[in-house]
Amino acid sequence: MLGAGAMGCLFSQQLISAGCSVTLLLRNSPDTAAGNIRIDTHNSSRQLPVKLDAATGQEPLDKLLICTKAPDVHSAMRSVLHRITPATPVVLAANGMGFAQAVLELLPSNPVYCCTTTEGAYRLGTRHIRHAGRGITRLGSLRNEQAPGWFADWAAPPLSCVWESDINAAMWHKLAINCAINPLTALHRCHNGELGRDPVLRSQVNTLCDEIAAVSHACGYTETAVTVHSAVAAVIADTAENRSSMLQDVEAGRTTEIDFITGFLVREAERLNVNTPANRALLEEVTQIDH
Ligand code: KPL
Repeated sequence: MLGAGAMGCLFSQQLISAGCSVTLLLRNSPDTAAGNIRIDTHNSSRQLPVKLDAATGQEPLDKLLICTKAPDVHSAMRSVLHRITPATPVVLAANGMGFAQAVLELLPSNPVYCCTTTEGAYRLGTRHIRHAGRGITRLGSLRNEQAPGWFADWAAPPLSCVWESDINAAMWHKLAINCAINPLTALHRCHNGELGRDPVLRSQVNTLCDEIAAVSHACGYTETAVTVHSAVAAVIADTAENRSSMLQDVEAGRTTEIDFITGFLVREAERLNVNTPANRALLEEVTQIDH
């Protein structure tokens, strides 16, 4: 597992609880071979031991799960390239779209998968996270393969992951929701719920959704085109107290995922001659405050 952020720690804990052997690969050499992952929920706190190894280590990897931010996927992949064979399965679990192509080119014959999740988790410290809300994780092949044998570990509790035959459509649906919520919350430094309460922001969300629906339709993602307005309203209501991942990145001075969220949507729109002025304006504004 590469990436010990909120999702990396959550997936590690869930896989370990399902009986899998997990090693966290650290890009700064670890000084010990083991550590703990601490997971807090609203009423509990749990520590689980986890194996640690330097990404630069030599032992071949059985499988690789990359849970970094989208801008870091490519460099993360390159950092462990020497440890994988042409048959090693690789799972990419970043937000947004547009990061997988470079990995597919680097690994022309490996089984490569993407996963998208609505689990809510945020980082409290080094390998210490808060699991704020249960969600659904969907996993599917980028090379049109069937579910592999090891997927049984992912489908079992506590992960309860669902196999997705069209993972691009599932990722696009999540991207559509992120396009409508994340940039506005990052710019206005507000909780997700504010987008439903403030009339000006609510109308901006509606305009963004109109454009997202048009691009979804042009891309052939008809279900997202039809449901994006109601899906976004439901996520805003369900996650009203959340600070979006993009707002957290801005506040922490990290590079945001804007280029892999709104940037990807706007590039698809350009390719298909769909106008997206509201999304384009947000892309420019967030890019200006990005690090
Ligand atoms: O995925 C999210 C994010 O913050 O990245 C949402 C769904 C907007 C929840 O905060």
